[in-house]
Amino acid sequence: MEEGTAHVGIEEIHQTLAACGQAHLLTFWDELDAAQREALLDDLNRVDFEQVACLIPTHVLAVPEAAAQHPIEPPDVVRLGPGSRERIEAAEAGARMVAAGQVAALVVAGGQGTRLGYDGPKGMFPISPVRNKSLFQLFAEAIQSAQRRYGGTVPWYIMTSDLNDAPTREYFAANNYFGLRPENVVFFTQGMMPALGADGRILLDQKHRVAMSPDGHGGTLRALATTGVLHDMARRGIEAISYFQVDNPLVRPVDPVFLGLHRSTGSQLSSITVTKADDLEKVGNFARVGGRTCVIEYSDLPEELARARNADGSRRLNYGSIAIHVFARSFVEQLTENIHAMKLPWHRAMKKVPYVDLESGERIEPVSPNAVKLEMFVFDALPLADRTLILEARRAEVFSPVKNATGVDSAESARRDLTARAAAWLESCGVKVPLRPDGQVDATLEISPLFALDREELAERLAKKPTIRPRDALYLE
Ligand code: UD2
Repeated sequence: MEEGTAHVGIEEIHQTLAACGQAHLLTFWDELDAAQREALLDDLNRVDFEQVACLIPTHVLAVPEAAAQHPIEPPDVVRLGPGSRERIEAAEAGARMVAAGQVAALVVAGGQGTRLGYDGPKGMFPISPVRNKSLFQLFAEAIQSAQRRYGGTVPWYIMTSDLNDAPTREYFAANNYFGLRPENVVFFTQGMMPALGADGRILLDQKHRVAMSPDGHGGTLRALATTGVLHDMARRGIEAISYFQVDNPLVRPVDPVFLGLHRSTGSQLSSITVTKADDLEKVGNFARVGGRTCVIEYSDLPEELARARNADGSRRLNYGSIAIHVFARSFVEQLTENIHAMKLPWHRAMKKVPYVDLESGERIEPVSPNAVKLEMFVFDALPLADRTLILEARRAEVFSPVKNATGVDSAESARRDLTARAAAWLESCGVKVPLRPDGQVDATLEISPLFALDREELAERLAKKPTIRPRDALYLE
């Protein structure tokens, strides 16, 4: 969806820049050709200089103060036992929501994916263990499969950024939207924020380009409103938005239990949690602060709190945020009603950002962090909700992110976890799975989302039990 932006000309921009101490951005104007001037004007038109000016004293020249000092308490978490009446009822309620066309899926895929070192939109990264399907294909198939299983249409909203919008759209078009109807796959682009030097001056990436990066996944909320996606959702009768990140191949994009419980508890913003793998795991921490639910990012949690124990020795803050949420559409509307008054805080990070030296005109590749990047986080909407829900899930069923090239949270660990989950589902159907002496599955297993979305569906569909020999590759579709 496209935003209608009015283009402001050079004279007006010049005045704005001068008024907010950013006139250096036009240092090279006289050297630029027509196309370059156009590109620079385009960049400048995207920057909300008023907002940036407000943030410089608090977030660039200073480090923002920690919020009001309330004690950090463990959150309330709901668990639904396997086969429990509550779980069955929630699943039925969620299935009815999908059948009634009230559910949309939303993936945030605007990030840079620098750690993975993959040159392209992260969603195109090949991940499934046997067929090498991409992250996007796995999500598309899961959505198609949910539509088939529950009835109803689940429109899929894909948030990109200027960094990857065009290749993402081309990829879907070239692959026939992986079987989804093109009108139900809706791309929208998040906002960008300029990078600032430590002195509060916005950096030039080239003489005719401003150094910009996406405004964080918190930008989703703003983009939903400004690009018209929220209207599109309302027009389609969507009530619940199932939100997930592009890097998690185990996610269930349409989870009826989670959706049903969100509905039946009247929650405005619901979250899935898994217990933390270790004290310092790189996930957000669910907590209650001042009577509100919130997520404290791992990098913001003091180490002594991350390591704190209860009297029985268990971890005090044990609930990790894996970035799976359901938003009530009405809540997003409420948050974004007055977009300038939206209360999500900005987070600052020092990063290495290449820039053009204003004296010499040379482009410098810094060796150490030289710039402040500002981002919003979507989970900061939690304390703004009056009614929240945190539902516990089993890590092995729902979470194995692809963040790094190797090691922890890598493609290798995600493929291993996809195989392990398939093995657990097959074993629950009475299939014998070969194991290595260290307990790892000694085969490569892939269950297409088009074949089964969970172990119950697998049990229904598996007419004949497959025989799996050591080191076999098995694909079920
Ligand atoms: C995120 C969460 C962390 C935990 C973890 C689970 C934050 C700050 N931390 O860590 O608490 O839940 O994920 O895997 O979110 N994205 C955009 N636009 C942006 C920035 C990011 O779409 O401007 C998307 C990105 O494409 C990806 C997701 O957000 O799908 C996560 O971004 P990340 O890799 O920066 O987050 P990470 O790994 O620090």
